[in-house]
Amino acid sequence: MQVERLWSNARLATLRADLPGLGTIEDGIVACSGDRILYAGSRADAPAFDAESEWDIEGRWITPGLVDCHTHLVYAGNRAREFELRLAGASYEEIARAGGGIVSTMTATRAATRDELIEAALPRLDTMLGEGVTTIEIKSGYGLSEIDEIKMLSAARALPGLRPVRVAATFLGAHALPGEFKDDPEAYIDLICDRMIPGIAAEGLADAVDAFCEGIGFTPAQVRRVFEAAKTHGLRVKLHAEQLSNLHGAALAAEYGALSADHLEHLDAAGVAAMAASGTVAVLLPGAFYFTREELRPPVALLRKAGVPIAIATDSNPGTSPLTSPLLTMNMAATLFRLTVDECIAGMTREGARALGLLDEIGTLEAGKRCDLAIWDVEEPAELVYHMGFNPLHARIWGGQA
Ligand code: DI6
Ligand code: FE
Repeated sequence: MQVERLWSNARLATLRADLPGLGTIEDGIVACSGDRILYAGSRADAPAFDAESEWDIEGRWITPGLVDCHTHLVYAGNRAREFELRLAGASYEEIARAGGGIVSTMTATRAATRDELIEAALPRLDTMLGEGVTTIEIKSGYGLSEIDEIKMLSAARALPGLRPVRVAATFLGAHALPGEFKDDPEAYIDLICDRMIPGIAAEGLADAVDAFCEGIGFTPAQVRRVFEAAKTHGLRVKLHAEQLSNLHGAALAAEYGALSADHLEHLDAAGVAAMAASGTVAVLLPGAFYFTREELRPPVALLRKAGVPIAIATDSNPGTSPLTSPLLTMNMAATLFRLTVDECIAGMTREGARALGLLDEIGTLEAGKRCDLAIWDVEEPAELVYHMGFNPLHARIWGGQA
């Protein structure tokens, strides 16, 4: 059988759902043509391949390319000064009153051009790619006006033209209430539903719609309006839910068949059951938990028991998770949330793909899927989760290309 490229002498963590654990295959090969996997499995079972190029990878491990399914990677400025103030004892509220918080990132993001946003995002993106990320979700939500939200989304959409990466873009207009609407939040929701979502959907600028359901964000009733508009315009939904309190956002998201509900530290049993019934993925974000020194852990045991799929992601953002390392995120998910090694690796590959509605295309090593691979210089997969600040990536393959 004629193939373009073949990786041999590999150990595969296929993440195939029909195999136990990581779907491990010792003495494996991966064959690809064009950007597709033709075969990923054991050498013994493989057909005879005639490959244009063959790479002996000397017993290294291959996983699917990493999928970071929740980031706010595009923004201007940073909040290091705010971090210092917090270290000195200032509360979020004091910082917000002094012009800090999401509003300070909004001000910087509004002042930046689309090109400046791209330039600011690229070093962060490059760090992620250097750790084997091949698909990343990026949210808007720091523009908070029609023109600035569109500017953020088009910056996110431009990144795959500059780097070998797939970007899933998410419209998060309902992230925070911009000052001009402080006396009339419903008017801001009107703007989101009546102008922003229709325009963004028509231009194909977003793949999904997200919102921040929280006391300092938007109420469930407001989120429902946003979800209705998304549904009308054919966009899938997801939700920042139960991060700081329990407003039953996860159940609301599940009611709308959400791809995911994210954060979930305050999730209760009813929310878990609703997510299980709708197949909504739980996206856990240990970076935000760590950086904000949150104490309540998401109900991992309940999620497991109910069979809710669990993904993990960086939540890379300037305020609560200035984190650009998917590997460290896996370590944090294990140490802080007590996820197993297998759950961490699945959470950053197969389950991340599921949370983006892309599981047919990426997230496992299987014939027919895109050939997005991460090749690791490790003796065993646990090393991907165990190290802190060490990067064992040997090579990253994007659509069959090194
Ligand atoms: N939850 C978060 O942790 C971030 N957004 C959200 O909805 C915070 C974003 C920021 O502080 O800039
Ligand atoms: Fe977030």
